[in-house]
Amino acid sequence: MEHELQSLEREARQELAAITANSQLEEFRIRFLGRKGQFSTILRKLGSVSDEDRPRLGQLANTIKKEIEQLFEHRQEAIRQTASTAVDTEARLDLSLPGRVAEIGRLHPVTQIMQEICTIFENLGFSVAEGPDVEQDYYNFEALNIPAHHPARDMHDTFYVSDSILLRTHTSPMQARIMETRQPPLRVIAPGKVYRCDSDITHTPMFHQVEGFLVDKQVSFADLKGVLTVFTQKMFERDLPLRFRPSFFPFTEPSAEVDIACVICGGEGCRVCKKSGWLEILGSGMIDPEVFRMVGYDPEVYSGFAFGLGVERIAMLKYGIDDIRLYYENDQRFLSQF
Ligand code: 2U9
Repeated sequence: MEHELQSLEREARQELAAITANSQLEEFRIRFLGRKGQFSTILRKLGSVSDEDRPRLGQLANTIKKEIEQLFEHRQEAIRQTASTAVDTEARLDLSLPGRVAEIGRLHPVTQIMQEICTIFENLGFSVAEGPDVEQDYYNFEALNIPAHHPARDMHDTFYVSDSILLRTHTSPMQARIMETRQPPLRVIAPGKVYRCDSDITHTPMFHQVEGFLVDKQVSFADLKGVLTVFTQKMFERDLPLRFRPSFFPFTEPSAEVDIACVICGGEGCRVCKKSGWLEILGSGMIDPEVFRMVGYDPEVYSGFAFGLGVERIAMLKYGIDDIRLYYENDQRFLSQF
């Protein structure tokens, strides 16, 4: 009888644990705890056991029955609570409310402008080349006519990884790599991330550049002006006057910074153009013969032009943004406008 009681207890516990609905609970109660249930049947058999065993077995049967009754009550309460939560939720659910619209993802404004810039140059016959962000000092500086200790290195605020490895400060190293392995005629742009140890409202330590070059026989400054004029017209969707200001870059000679008439005031003078009427948008020039020598081209045979622009800056001018850091704060209110 002791065995019978123990196996009945095991069975009852297992069944209770699997119960999830009130109907199952009631069925359990009748089958195990009811007047004609299995516990009562066993208790009735107590009359036929020896006087010696009866008190012990009687006590065991009562203890097991109480335990199962308690477990039954707990299960009953748990099922009642689950049901009332479901009813509550149903009562609070207003099916007439408008649904939540899932936000559609979009490209970051800098990526959008980068793609626009690349498309304009691709339509002008340029191909696109991408290279490593972690670069050799040689390609970032030496091959571009910026030897060790050249003062131009100071302007680049370089992040060095080791003496000879750095985070590229411009995308021009890619172009040096291309010139080293391919022969003119060439028309290539290099878009990508660049890194400089600098941070304020117009500088972030990482920003995006597109630099480009064209090399062939008899390329002149007029070709450079033509390509950049088409680029600015397409980029700003109007025929803006351009201004070429003499400048200096170690890799181009002569060099020029290019301004467009202020997109805000049209050249009248305003806060954005600091009353000058002009906005600087890119740097450019004719590739220095020294760069040609470094990559093995004959500067007597080939000439070419190059240019470089900051993508964040172009986007700031196009959209009238005055703080570059907004691009990288991940504020949805800002990003969702583009
Ligand atoms: C090779 C030779 C020459 C790329 C050039 C610039 C002028 C330039 C800056 C503008 C703003 C970068 O984002 S910025 O700081 N760039 O002014 N870049 S010419 O000249 C090259 C490139 C490759 C082989």
